[in-house]
Amino acid sequence: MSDVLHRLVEELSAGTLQVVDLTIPLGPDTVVIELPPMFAPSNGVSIEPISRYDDAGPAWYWNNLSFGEHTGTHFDAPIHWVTGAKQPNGTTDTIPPGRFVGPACVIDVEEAVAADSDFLLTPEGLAAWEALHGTVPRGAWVLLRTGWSRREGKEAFLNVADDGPHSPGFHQETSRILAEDRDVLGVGVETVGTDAGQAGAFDPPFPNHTTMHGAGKFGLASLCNLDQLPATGAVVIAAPLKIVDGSGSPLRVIALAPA
Ligand code: 23J
Ligand code: MN
Repeated sequence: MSDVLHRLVEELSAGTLQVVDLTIPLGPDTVVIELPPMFAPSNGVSIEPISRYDDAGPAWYWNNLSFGEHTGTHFDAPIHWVTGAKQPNGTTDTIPPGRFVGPACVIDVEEAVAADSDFLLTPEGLAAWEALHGTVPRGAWVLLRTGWSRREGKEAFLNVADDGPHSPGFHQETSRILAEDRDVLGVGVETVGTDAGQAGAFDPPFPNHTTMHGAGKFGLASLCNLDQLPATGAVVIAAPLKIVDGSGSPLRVIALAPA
């Protein structure tokens, strides 16, 4: 057995490493993104019992599920965005599985977001993090810790005003640096999508989706428990369902982290 896997098993068993669940529950109450009414909406979650130890199946319980690909804690594949439509291996069933695992860089902007729901991580903000924690390595998952997952209920989570939703995200140049210069796997956020709430009105619209997926990178949305991770030193595993030609999928995102 490889020494590193041997130690991984030992440290998980000893409790010096822990598995942190970065996933919110997937059920009828899961909050789904709401787009302007001219665009088609994504369905919420429905869970229909097939049988539950009853006449329909006396010894077994199981459900039929229905939901959009971009529901709850979910993965954005490159093909999700028009800029990524021609990326090789850009669908959930063709991404090489080695690209689901990477070191986590957790950027804590909770204080700034508490003061400004429209906070965007700028290149200067990224540089300040890198001055403290080192350059974001190639193949990293960059996770934006905003505290947003502590908002309970649809109203607080989507935070919609007369001029649309207000939630934090990335400045387009920050997305470009991460995708092109740092060559990350992708970014992860606590909000309903990887773009800021107001990003539909940015130029270009939804610049993080545009930039990340155009470069073949991924997104993770509706993460939680990022406050249980160190700034560096955790490993994130985010493997979407192998949906044929899929643009994304709900998934269980876990991190291996020092306890
Ligand atoms: C479709 C259109 C705009 C956005 C999104 C989906 C998402 O956030 C998503 O789940 O990928 S912003
Ligand atoms: Mn998505």
